[in-house]
Amino acid sequence: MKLYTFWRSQAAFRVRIALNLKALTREDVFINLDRGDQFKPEYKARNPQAVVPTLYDGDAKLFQSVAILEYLEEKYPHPPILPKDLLARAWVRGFAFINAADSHPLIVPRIRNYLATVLKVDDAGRTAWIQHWLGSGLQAMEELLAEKNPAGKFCHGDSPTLADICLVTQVTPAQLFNTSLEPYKRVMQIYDACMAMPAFAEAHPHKQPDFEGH
Ligand SMILES: N[C@@H](CCC(=O)N[C@@H](CS)C(=O)NCC(=O)O)C(=O)O
Repeated sequence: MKLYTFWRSQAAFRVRIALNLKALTREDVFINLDRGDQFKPEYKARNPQAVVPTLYDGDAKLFQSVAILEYLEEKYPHPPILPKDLLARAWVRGFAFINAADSHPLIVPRIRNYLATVLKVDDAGRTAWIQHWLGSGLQAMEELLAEKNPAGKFCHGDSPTLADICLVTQVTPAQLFNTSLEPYKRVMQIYDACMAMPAFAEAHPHKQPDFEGH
């Protein structure tokens, strides 16, 4: 497989974790979002949205991280990242979308750039925006875990699912943008359990060959 990726991308991080969990090997192609590689014609021809990740499984092109994870789950079902039980599957997907569909889309570079260049929001305003949306997603995750699973190792069951993958990609941008994680004790317990697993740890942004510091 070939993954078009960037070290800091939370969406690419989700895909790296899932590939690692399923022991699928990949070749990385680095698209530097800070230098605008996503807008180069050769990449836009692959991904008209000009975003990472894009994954190739042989000649088949896949895009949108959650769609990629669902594809991997269907094609490579072991180990599973979705529960068997119908209601549990809906809960796991709902939990994951707090990150992938609600918080994360509000803080991606093109939104931050629009805030800065079109709406003229200054650095402090942009940081407040990011911290607000990450914090409200973390708060919802914390409350859902308190209600459904106050003590388990992972969000659901004994092994990581899509929910844990998206919990992790809610926490890492919060760390990057200095959002306090103190109020989210249950979220952080699960984050630490995930990060103790090589599949998560090796996928972390700081472990990527294109990591440049921040
Ligand atoms: N919903 C998409 C989001 C993809 C996305 O926005 N990726 C970001 C990095 S995490 C990106 O490439 N942004 C480029 C930009 O905003 O210019 C997914 O989950 O794959």
